[in-house]
Amino acid sequence: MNPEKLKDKFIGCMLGTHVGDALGMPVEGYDCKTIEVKYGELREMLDARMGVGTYTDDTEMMIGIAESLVECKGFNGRDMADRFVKLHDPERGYGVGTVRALSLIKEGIDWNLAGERVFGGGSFGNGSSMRIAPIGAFYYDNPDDLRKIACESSNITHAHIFGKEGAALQAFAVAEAINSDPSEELDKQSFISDLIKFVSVDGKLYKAKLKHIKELLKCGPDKAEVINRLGNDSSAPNSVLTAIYSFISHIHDFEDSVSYAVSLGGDTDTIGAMTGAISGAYHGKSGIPQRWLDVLENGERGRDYIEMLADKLYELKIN
Ligand code: R7I
Ligand code: MG
Ligand code: MG
Repeated sequence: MNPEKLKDKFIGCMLGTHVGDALGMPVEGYDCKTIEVKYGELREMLDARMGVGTYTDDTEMMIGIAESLVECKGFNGRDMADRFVKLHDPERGYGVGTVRALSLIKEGIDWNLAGERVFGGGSFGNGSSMRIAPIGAFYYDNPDDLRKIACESSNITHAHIFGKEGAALQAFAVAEAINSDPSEELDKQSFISDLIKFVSVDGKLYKAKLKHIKELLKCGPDKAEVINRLGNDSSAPNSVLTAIYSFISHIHDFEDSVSYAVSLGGDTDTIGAMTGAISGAYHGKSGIPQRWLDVLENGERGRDYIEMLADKLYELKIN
């Protein structure tokens, strides 16, 4: 692939996470109908919580992953866990299971044992999937390493098999989007078939829902049916597939895919962030609307910092 294109895709999946997170944040927890009645199609960033264009835990943890990969020149669980703890800003709105895992790590529990103590055997929340874009990018050309590292990174906070499988699948969707050329017509059915093949034997639920996506793509369903079949809550099995569907059903336009993801309601910042990661990996930064990029928070660890991290990750990858 053309190096400039590949770099644009690395940046796109990480800024795409920030954009989807920031667009969905103000309506997190609203249902689909309420969003439609209040805002129609949500295509502009609203002011809420920490301000217009600000990110939540989804992007903050993604930054932790990217920093760690860059600094350690690859995966280092101890370092990644410590960065999650250091970056954790409670105002960004973390899930209860993740807060618990991070406090155990802070107390000195080994980084790869804390996750199992959450919810008695590990969380299957979407917290380890929402942050995974840098791993999808860094291992975009090696599915075996991608699976292994996605699962190990998940284990820090989400040790449940569904948590790990969701993170691996989301990372693989990012990787496959990087590997696809947006100037050519994508075969949607075979894109989903490749994801089905990637899912492990433990991920039957994911395989079944990917098959639902294949059916949904044929019939162009209404939003209620998509929510009913794929879910829109903060568990990984009820949100990762929803993001994959939002991307693939609106493949031609980054804005349409992310706006659609958020319009489904429920865990909007996270489904928006995961859709933004895949769609950004496909179209690159150049496919993200400038007016959205312009309003992203840009302080110490904001938009420019995220782009710089993506750039460093790309340089590490190609050198
Ligand atoms: O996964 P996690 O970090 O949450 C991420 C969500 C995103 O929407 C963010 O934007 C932020 O708002 O939080 O946090 P967890 O608490 O580990 O998982 C999320 C939710 O999944 C939990 O609150 C539970 O409702 C559910 N869940 C479980 N419920 C029962 N038993 C996850 N694992 C379990 C479980 O084992
Ligand atoms: Mg969030
Ligand atoms: Mg969320």
